[in-house]
Amino acid sequence: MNGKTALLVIDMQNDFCEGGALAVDGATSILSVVNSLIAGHDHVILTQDWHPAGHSSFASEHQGKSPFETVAMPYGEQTLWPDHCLQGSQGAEFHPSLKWTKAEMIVRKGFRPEIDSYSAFRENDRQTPTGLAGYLRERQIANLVLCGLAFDYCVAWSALDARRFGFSARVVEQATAAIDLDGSKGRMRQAMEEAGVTFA
Ligand code: VGL
Ligand code: ZN
Repeated sequence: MNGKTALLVIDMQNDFCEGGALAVDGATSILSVVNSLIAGHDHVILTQDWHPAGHSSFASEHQGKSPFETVAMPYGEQTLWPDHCLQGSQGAEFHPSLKWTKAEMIVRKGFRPEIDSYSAFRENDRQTPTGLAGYLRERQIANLVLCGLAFDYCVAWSALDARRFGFSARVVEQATAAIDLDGSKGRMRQAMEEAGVTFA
């Protein structure tokens, strides 16, 4: 393979783990395999979901709406979530068992009040870049291995965008856990396969 390889660890934060505001089933149980992946990679990049209070993806901001319902945003349909990963909160911190200290880069996303951001590359309007693509290219990193949370949201959107921006992408499925809303797990797995994402 041409270029270097980096591990992209998506959103291993307290709010997505058991007991958190948007807990994903099985999240805590992937920590040991995520930590092994971190130990085994020369380059590690983390993402951190990082919302201001009153973020537009929070159901609490939309009268009459509950978490996991959808709403029409100017950029398209958006799923609504419980308030989670508030900037500076304990819920937004990396899980205490995550061995994250060797990470070379932390990409924060979801900080614009009016746009949600699942992908590590682009916000949900599919236009606003996070800067990650340029960072990877400048560092001659061409290959990504992905793990973390959630398989069918931030991991999948990041892997799809990785392909779109010309990077190879491999998702280590046993180092992920899914929200699985209305079949999103199967749907996103198929979309990733069709986009040339590989699985291990
Ligand atoms: C995520 C929903 C809302 C994720 C982040 O990390 O998959 N999902 N914010
Ligand atoms: Zn979020």
